[in-house]
Amino acid sequence: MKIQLTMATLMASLFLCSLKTFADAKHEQTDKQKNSIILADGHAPIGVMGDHMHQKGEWMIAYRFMKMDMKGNIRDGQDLSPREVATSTNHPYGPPSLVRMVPTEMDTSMHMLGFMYAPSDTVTLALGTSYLKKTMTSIMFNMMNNPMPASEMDTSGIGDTKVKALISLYEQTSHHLHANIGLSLPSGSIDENGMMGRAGYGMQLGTGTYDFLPGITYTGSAGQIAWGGQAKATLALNNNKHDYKRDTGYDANLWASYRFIPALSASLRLQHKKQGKINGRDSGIFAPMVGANPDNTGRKTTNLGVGVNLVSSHGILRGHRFAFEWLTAVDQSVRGVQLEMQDMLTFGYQYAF
Ligand SMILES: [Cu+2]
Repeated sequence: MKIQLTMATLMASLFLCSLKTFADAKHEQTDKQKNSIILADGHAPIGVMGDHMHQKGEWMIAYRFMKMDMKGNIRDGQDLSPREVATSTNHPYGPPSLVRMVPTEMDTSMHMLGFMYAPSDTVTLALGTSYLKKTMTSIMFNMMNNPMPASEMDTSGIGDTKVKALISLYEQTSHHLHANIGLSLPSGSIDENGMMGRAGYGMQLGTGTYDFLPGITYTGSAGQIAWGGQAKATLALNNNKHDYKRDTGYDANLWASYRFIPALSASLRLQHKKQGKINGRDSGIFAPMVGANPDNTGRKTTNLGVGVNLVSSHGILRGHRFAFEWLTAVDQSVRGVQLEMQDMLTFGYQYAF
C-alpha cells in the first residue's frame, strides 16, 4: 500500500511540476505551429484513450460523455428469460438457495474530464477523472417464482482517477509508436448500497484498488487514410479494503479512418476487451441477486464501432475538436449469468492550445 501511495504521489508531483514550465514553453511555439492546418484524423476514434501525444508545451482539455447499455441475460451464449435466471441461478450465501433478484437492464453514463500536457516532445502527461451514474432495472421473484413489478436502483458519484504518461518510442512522418504507462487511483466508491446490504460488484463506482495500466499505441497515415492499433492492460496491484480485486483485463483496438476534408474524418474500429472477474469476495455483498456472486463477473466482448471526428483550423474555433462514436457488441462471452452488452455511445470535445 505504501509503495503504491508513493508511486501515486510521485506521478502526481511529476504532473504538477510540469505545469510550472508551462508559461515558458508556451512562448516557444512558432508562428508555423499557430497557422498550420489541424487534421481531424490526427486523433483516433473518440472512444480510444491515450491515442495521441502533444508537442512540447501544448495543453489539451477533454470532455467525454459515454453511455453504455446492457440488456437481457445470457449464459453460455444463450439468452435467458428473467424467470429462467431466477429458477436456475445459485445463491451461495443463502437461504434462499436461488437468486430472487434478476436484472433486466443496466445503463451506465459517464462524464469524463481529462487534461493532457506535454513537458517535452517525447513525453505527454495525462490526468483523467469521471462522474458516473449507473441505473439498474431488476425483477424480484417470490418463493413461488412469480415476478413482482420491476424496480429501479441507481448509484452515482466520482469514478477512479487515472494518471498517465505517454512516452514516444518511434516517430517518423507516417508512423508513430508510444508507450502508455498509467496508474488508476481508487477515488471511486466501493461502498454503494443496494436494497439489502451493499450493491452488486457491477454497481460500484470504482475498483477500490490501485491499478497499473501499461499499454502500447501505434498510429500511421498515408494521404487521407489513417490507422492505428492499441493494446492496454489493467492490473490490480492490491486487494481493496473489502478483500477483492479484479483479475487482469485487457483492451485491444484496431481502427482506420478516411479524411474527406482536413476538418472531417470518419472511422471504423474493432475492439476486443476483457474485464477480469472479481477475485476474492466482499462479505457486505450478500443479497440473493445475480450480481452478488463473483462467479457472475468477468467477460470478453468484441465491439465494432463507427465514428466521426471534426476539427477546425480557423478563427475562434481553431483547435476545438468534436467527435462521436457508436460501438455495438458483435460477440461476447460472460462468466456465469450476466446482462448482455448492447452498445455504447461516446461524444467528445477536445481543445488543445
Ligand atoms: Cu490530447
